[in-house]
Amino acid sequence: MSIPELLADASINKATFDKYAGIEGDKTTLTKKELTALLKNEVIGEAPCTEEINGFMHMLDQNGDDRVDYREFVTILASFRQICG
Ligand SMILES: [Ca+2]
Repeated sequence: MSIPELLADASINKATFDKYAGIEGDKTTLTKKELTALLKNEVIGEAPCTEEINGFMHMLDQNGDDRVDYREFVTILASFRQICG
């Protein structure tokens, strides 16, 4: 399954988002490193490859600041559920 399909199935809530967003720096946004950890532990079960992460980060990061805030995250999650669900 692709990351969008896996994410559409995964139950990622605000608490999960916050847990990973708090690993480093700003506690309200995910960096690429935090996003990698979230995907690895909660979604895929193994480390995603750099290409996957870069592509996924690009999808999520709507305002191009290299961080993913919760609003961006849920927006994408909702669209995955529409596409894959
Ligand atoms: Ca952003």
